[in-house]
Amino acid sequence: MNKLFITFQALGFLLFLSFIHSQAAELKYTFVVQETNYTRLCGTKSLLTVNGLFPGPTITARRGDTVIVDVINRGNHNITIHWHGVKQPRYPWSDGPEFVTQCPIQPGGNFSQRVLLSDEEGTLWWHAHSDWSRATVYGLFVILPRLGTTYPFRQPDAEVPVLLGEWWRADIHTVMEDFLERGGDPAISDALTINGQPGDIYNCSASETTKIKVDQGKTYLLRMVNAGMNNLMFFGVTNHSLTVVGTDGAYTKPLISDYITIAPGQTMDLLLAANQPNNRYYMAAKLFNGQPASRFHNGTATAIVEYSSGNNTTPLILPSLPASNDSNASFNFTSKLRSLASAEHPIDVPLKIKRTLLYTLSINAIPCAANETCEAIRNTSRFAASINNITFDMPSTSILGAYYRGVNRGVYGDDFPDVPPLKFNYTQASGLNATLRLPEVGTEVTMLKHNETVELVFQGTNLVAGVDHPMHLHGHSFYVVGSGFGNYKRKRDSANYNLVDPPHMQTIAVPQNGWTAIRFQANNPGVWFMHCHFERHVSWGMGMVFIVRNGKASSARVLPPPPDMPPC
Ligand SMILES: *[C@@H]1O[C@H](CO)[C@@H](O)[C@H](O)[C@H]1NC(C)=O
Ligand SMILES: *[C@@H]1O[C@H](CO)[C@@H](O)[C@H](O)[C@H]1NC(C)=O
Ligand SMILES: *[C@@H]1O[C@H](CO)[C@@H](O)[C@H](O)[C@H]1NC(C)=O
Ligand SMILES: *[C@@H]1O[C@H](CO)[C@@H](O)[C@H](O)[C@H]1NC(C)=O
Ligand SMILES: *[C@@H]1O[C@H](CO)[C@@H](O)[C@H](O)[C@H]1NC(C)=O
Ligand SMILES: *[C@@H]1O[C@H](CO)[C@@H](O)[C@H](O)[C@H]1NC(C)=O
Ligand SMILES: *[C@@H]1O[C@H](CO)[C@@H](O)[C@H](O)[C@H]1NC(C)=O
Ligand SMILES: *[C@@H]1O[C@H](CO)[C@@H](O)[C@H](O)[C@H]1NC(C)=O
Ligand SMILES: *[C@@H]1O[C@H](CO)[C@@H](O)[C@H](O)[C@H]1NC(C)=O
Ligand SMILES: *[C@@H]1O[C@H](CO)[C@@H](O)[C@H](O)[C@H]1NC(C)=O
Ligand SMILES: *[C@@H]1O[C@H](CO)[C@@H](O)[C@H](O)[C@H]1NC(C)=O
Ligand SMILES: *[C@@H]1O[C@H](CO)[C@@H](O)[C@H](O)[C@H]1NC(C)=O
Ligand SMILES: [Cu+2]
Repeated sequence: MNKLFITFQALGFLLFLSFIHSQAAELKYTFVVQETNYTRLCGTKSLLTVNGLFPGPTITARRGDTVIVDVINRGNHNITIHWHGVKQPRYPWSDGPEFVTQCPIQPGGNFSQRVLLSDEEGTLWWHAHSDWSRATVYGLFVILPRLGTTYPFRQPDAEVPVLLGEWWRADIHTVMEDFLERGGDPAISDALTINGQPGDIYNCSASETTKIKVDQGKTYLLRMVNAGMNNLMFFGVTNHSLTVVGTDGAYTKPLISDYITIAPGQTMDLLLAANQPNNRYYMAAKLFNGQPASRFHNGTATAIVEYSSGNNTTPLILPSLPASNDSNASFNFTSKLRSLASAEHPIDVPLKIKRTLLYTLSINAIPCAANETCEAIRNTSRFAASINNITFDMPSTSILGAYYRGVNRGVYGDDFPDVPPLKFNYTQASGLNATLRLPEVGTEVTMLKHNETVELVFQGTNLVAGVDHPMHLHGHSFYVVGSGFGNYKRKRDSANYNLVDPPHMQTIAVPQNGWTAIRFQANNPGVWFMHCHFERHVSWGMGMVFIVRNGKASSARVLPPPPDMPPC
């Protein structure tokens, strides 16, 4: 009976696939995760890569395609791969976050992942979603318009990947383990990178600096990702302005700016018009962080835009970017993003909200045991982080697997609170009672009904320290309807929401000591991680899980798992 049922579901799955993909292609990629000899990055000797490439291979598909990626782990670490921004309708099995939707692929193992595209169009990316491996295991995921359709802007003359990253000379697993053991901040990274290279301001890689050749009069589509680990970045090109036309796999109204702010996890489609005198110009990325720059890597990664007939004699000068701690500049840029919201690319902002959530985002401190030494708060504590005062305790088996089999006991609870357990002046500048800093530790999920409309307000707090939090939701895009500094006040702030053309995103930086309101429809049944995209914060526990229940119709239920789910 059970077997028959599964076969029936599998048949449904095949019919479903052939239906939605009658117009679409099925593409195949093989990803071999391996330790690679790599000498092109400041003398680095070994890097964990996919197919020996750094950054990893680009996936190119069209809207609505299915991409099958055979992931083979020939490295020495557990690995999972996440397709960042791909919604995976009804199919969380391939989503990738370790111990949320799968157990990791162990060394020697493999997993064939079905990546189901639906309404995504533009630039996304893929990356490791286990420990800190994503420092080097990441690449671009390009989603072209369907055959017979075009971009909602003039066809660019060429497309250029621009992947921003952050690199440590030491082995990244050692960096992570050392960070977890000390309980303080992670070691400061040694460089920021553009397409895997720090650029010529860092002496060690001057000759490998990324060069981008352009012809005067042409227009280039930069497909940009912030793959950095722990910081937002400012980015610009000397003497050139940039036109934002998309973010997170959705089109935006054209936004012209001299600089952009991009959060880790976020992607951006940018038009660069080569309209300056024939010469060469820096493109540059540096961190944005409202906290003191001495705590983070404060160098500048560069690449060189070279005009084809330039004489290239003039000295390169850096673009003028906002100061590294300029929160207003970051907020100002981000709050100007607008959905395209055209007839061809309509939007669908939930107007009637069924479920209203308020989640605080806090840095916490847990007092040190007598027999350990830890670095946080004058060597008294270990840092932690929480959402609604719960520090996410990663289980040692897949939450999705436990949910699907109906055996959640001992794996997770469903008591994640809809509102903060304690009301206080979240963004008070100083003098917050230190007893508030202690979080609870648990593995709690929020259950959402199928198709429920959700408004979620993220409220940053100033516990321990206020900082931006780039929040990322799996399985859904959301509309960013409002944002501001200070404490959210529903009456005052909901009146100013943009419900007309808010940007459709999957990662949004909640401003330091501020708030961001998002709306989405929980139309994708499954188990979906939501977390801060700073590695140090997610390691400290700034994550939680939404479980979107099945709908009644068979077409509104989670599809069955593939036969090769990695075992625990
Ligand atoms: C890397 O290079 C070293 C020395 O050249 C060699 O011994 C080693 O086998 C190489 N490793 C891989 C994974 O190719
Ligand atoms: C993938 O794993 C299966 C099961 O362990 C094994 O039979 C198969 O040979 C592996 N394939 C590759 C390409 O490593
Ligand atoms: C690069 O080398 C030059 C000359 O050797 C030196 O003056 C400069 O400080 C170095 N820059 C960095 C970032 O190490
Ligand atoms: C930049 O970082 C270096 C090394 O971490 C630090 O010594 C320096 O003070 C920082 N610069 C600023 C402006 O904070
Ligand atoms: C190269 O460019 C510089 C600055 O634009 C200009 O002064 C110089 O004459 C140019 N040289 C040649 C050979 O075109
Ligand atoms: C924000 O942008 C506007 C232009 O759109 C500008 O006039 C204003 O000065 C900017 N504010 C800050 C704080 O950067
Ligand atoms: C500290 O003591 C606790 C028991 O009080 C023990 O479980 C733990 O392993 C000890 N940690 C270290 C680092 O010795
Ligand atoms: C909350 O803290 C902010 C920042 O310190 C302060 O300006 C505000 O007056 C406080 N609000 C209340 C109600 O105490
Ligand atoms: C901090 O909170 C604790 C527990 O609620 C309370 O006992 C203590 O008096 C408070 N301290 C201050 C300075 O308000
Ligand atoms: C979080 O929970 C802990 C343990 O119950 C409590 O001591 C602390 O005050 C709470 N903090 C906040 C901000 O809710
Ligand atoms: C979910 O809502 C959408 C409209 O937002 C509707 O088209 C769809 O039929 C609903 N699905 C179910 C299963 O109710
Ligand atoms: C690797 O994955 C296995 C299976 O889930 C798990 O038991 C093991 O603890 C993991 N190893 C590490 C270092 O996380
Ligand atoms: Cu964070």
